[in-house]
Amino acid sequence: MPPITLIGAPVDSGQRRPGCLMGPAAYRVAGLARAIAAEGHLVRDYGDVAIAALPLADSPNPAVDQLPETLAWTEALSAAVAGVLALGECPVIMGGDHSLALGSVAGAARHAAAIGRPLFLLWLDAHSDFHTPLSTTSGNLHGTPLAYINGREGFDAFPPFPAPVPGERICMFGIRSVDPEEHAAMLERDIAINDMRVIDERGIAAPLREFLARVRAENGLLHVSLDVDFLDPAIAPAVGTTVPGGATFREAHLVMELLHESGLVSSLDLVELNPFLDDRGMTARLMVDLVGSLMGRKVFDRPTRAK
Ligand code: 4U7
Ligand code: MN
Ligand code: MN
Ligand code: MN
Repeated sequence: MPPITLIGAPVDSGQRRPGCLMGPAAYRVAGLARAIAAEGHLVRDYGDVAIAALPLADSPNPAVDQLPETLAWTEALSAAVAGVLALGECPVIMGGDHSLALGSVAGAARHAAAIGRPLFLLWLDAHSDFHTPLSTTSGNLHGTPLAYINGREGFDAFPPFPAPVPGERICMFGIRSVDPEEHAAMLERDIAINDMRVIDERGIAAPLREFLARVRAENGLLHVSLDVDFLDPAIAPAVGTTVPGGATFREAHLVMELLHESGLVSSLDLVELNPFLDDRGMTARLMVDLVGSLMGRKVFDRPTRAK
């Protein structure tokens, strides 16, 4: 793997329960850099990205909350992520709520377009995050990044998304909370939707292998966006939007192990950790352990295991 660059993204503007801004600090306390270095990777900490003056912005949907803050984060994170990728490094964005993916994936898409390779997206989440600023009823922009990435209309206040990612290049795992408007829009596209029922029936490895094979066949870059609520709240309580019936400890580790073996991951978001809601750091630690698996840690190494 290339050198790993940790980017702090203390974003809290995508939802209304404060605390995600403490995420980068919690990952540092929980030893994220050490866990990555332990697998033999070069790792550096870029520090936290900051926003300064907020743009003037307004939405036709009065429900939309903290649009200027989210716009500022989108611009700042897009630039930071594209810059790190251009150096040949793998950015790991320590969130911060999921609205940060409006910027992180824009940066990844900008880089992919610059080097002429297709960008694929793996979305590990209880939610589909497929609202637009016009369709959201909660007004929480952390429910919108995938729609922006996919090029849905309704993001007039935002910079146009560089090279939108078509549905065929998006794969979701863990889905178990989808609003009616998102559902209708998702059905119009060819997104691989591995909701919990698919995982229960097929397991998590087979559908993931299918997706990774497509990424490899097209020589794609792969951005992974890991929302804490992908995990079952019993093992990952530090999140504002818990939904029962999430991924287990073993399922989540298996995803990370398969991702490591694929060698395809080019950028990673860690989002929605709210340390204020954690139980003695257990969620932060679990997320760090999962990144350890993604970086190559194995319980038992079988060098010949099929890809
Ligand atoms: B997250 C929701 F209504 N769909 O729009 C909304 F259920 O980044 C939740 O995945 C969004 O945690 C969750 O507010 C966003 C809600
Ligand atoms: Mn999410
Ligand atoms: Mn979610
Ligand atoms: Mn959430």
